[in-house]
Amino acid sequence: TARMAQEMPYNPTKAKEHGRENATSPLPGAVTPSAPRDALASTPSEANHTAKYGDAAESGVNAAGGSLNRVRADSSGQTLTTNQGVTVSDNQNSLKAGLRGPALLKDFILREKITHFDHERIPERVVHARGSGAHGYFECYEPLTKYTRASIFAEKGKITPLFTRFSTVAGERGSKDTARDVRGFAVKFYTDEGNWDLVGNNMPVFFIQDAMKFPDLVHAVKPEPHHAMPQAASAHDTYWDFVSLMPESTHMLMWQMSDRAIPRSFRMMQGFGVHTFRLVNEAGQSVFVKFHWDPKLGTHSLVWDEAVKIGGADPDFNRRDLWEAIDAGDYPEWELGVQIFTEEEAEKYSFDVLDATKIVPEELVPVQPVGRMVLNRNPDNFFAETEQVAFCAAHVVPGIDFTNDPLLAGRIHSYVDTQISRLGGPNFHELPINAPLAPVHNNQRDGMHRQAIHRGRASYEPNSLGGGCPFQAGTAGFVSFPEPVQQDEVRGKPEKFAEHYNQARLFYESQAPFEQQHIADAFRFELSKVTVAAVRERVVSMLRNASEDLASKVAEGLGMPLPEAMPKALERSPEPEIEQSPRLSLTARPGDGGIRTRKVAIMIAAGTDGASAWTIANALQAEGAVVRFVGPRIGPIATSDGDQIDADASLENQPAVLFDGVVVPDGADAIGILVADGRAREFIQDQYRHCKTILALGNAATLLTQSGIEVTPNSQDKGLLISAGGAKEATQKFIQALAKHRHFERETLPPKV
Ligand code: HDD
Repeated sequence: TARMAQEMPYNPTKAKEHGRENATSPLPGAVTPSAPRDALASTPSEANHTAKYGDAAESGVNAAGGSLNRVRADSSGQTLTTNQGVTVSDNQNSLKAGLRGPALLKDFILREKITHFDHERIPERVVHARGSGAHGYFECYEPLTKYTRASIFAEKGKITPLFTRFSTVAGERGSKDTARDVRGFAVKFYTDEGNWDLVGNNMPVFFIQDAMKFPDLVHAVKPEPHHAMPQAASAHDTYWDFVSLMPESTHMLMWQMSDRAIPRSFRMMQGFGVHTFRLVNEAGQSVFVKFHWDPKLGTHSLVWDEAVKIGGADPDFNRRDLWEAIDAGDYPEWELGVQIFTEEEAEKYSFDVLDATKIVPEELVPVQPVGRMVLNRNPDNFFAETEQVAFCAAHVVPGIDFTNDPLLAGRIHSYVDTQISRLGGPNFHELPINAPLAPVHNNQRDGMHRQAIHRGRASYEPNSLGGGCPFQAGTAGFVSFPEPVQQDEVRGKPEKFAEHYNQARLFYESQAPFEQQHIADAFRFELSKVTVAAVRERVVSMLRNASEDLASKVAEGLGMPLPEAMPKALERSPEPEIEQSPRLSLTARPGDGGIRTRKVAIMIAAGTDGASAWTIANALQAEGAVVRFVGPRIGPIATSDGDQIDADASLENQPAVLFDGVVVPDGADAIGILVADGRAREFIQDQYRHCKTILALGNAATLLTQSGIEVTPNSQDKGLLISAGGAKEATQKFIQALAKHRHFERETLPPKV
């Protein structure tokens, strides 16, 4: 009988995470006619423990707390009903006068069904519309009480539940995952002192310095308003027009044109809080802080040609990757690091720490790890959780505070404001995914979609009729850091904000040669899509201020002469502290050296040597890789030893770009079939071109040569493995090479195959 490679490690603790380890359907507390009435009595966020009013509501009924059962609905074994709980006898036919007669207006069942459907969509996020989320937890390594009173950092081993959403920025909700774009990295910590949202990106700087420019930036990058093109792409005129007139964007453009804009996986990218924030301790003392997320799997990216092809082959590429890894129990993990520095230290830097287009290089202030985030549960329902989650840069907790970064100031306003229209009113904080674990008590009342049923007469303060409750917490509550301010009201910028190129240069100079090449290639690609020559010129003239090398590569790639450098705002730039920061290269974080969750294709056809195919498949799966047998079609494929292998993917439905590596086992007949199949050759060519690990056993070397790949015995290419010998020894080499992710030493411009 055919065997399948699909024995993916199933997450054994999954049922427990869903509170279902001993469950008989339906879930306890499910909103069904059989659910006990008191399971419905609590409210999502509000608690009222006063003896006066009795035990009305349980506090902290929240996604993260594991007590979502109140709102979880499970229809297994249940009868179909209307929204009013009336059972429905026929869900196929509308009510008509006679079998061929007109439909009747009184068919409330049809009308309710259609009306609800008509309103199923809500507005998408104005930016970051496309995203994917997961639940998890944060674990504190050591108390950080010296610097902050934030309870999340109070004790070693303290666990705080959280929900994280990753996103692209420019594309619409249904756009592809692999656009060249910044990735959002937003974390909602349900701390015991209220929600803290760290709403960051996978790049530590931003395009603009002042929130005043945010709508302009977004209008420029979104599809052009007259014809609504291009979707999820910055490679068009309005974007480059805008950024080339905003030289402060130069540093961010380096990051955006780097491979960081096309991550291999959300699990393999860093995250950053971007702004300088404040930590405040119990004594009210404050330090500045920058937040960093470092992925355990290291930082790895796609290559552009691959990203473009994945856009067609699997637009959900990053979403699927995150979902499958968590589903399989391979929980992604990041370390949270902080850069802590004082206001006095910051004064001395050549850049302003309130300027979001600047980093604080790790050479100046090292990143200290303070805890880790583990994402260990996929949402039950994409809409209820990932779509309705509402992050907000203004959500801080005691011990964490803002600085005067003018970009942050605009964000403190923007998020709640946008969510009022996106989520239909001011009560979205009561949605289960948004509700804090900490109890909520205040005098806010009413509004669209109110969930809480407030008891009592007093909804004002001061009051005596409600016993003065809820009362102020005093210094135990959130106290804003009392930063002294005495200034004139002005519209303007401090002097250091006018220096735009030092850190752009630092970033470029800190990249590995292949990364520098990719940056030049990305600028070339994007600008080649710009139709107005003056815009292309202005970008290159701006780049000259950051790197002559880069500017000339881009100019050459566009077939244009090198323009004059753009005039600088500052005659004399402040001297940068450093010229190189190796930590800025993706190569600085290779990961754990393993191959867990990496996808490998074993290419088979009728006559494949089944024994070596299985030897390799088993060895790879033992190391945690995800193996697929890819054949000319899916279904059973006869092997040379008279057995069968069930191909679970085909050259058509899972092309090369969806795999991190490929193995072609021996088998004369099979290789003959594959050589004659253009899709097999294209598969091998793409794997080669995208610098992935390729193993050819025995005869399979012919498939490589027939695909135009030179197979030289003593090649420097560590990712091109040709083996005449047994599968066993070759597999070990393959695993080592696969762990390196890519073999950029192979890369040429233009590509050889
Ligand atoms: Fe923003 C969404 C990150 C600047 C206004 N932003 C949004 C999301 C992320 C970021 C990750 C998606 C959250 C989610 O998954 O739901 N934004 C950033 C970062 C910025 C930044 C790291 C710069 C440091 N943003 C920024 C500015 C403004 C906004 C300057 C406005 C003045 N951002 C928004 C928004 C969004 C948003 C319009 C759209 C949907 C939403 O908030 O919920 O309010």
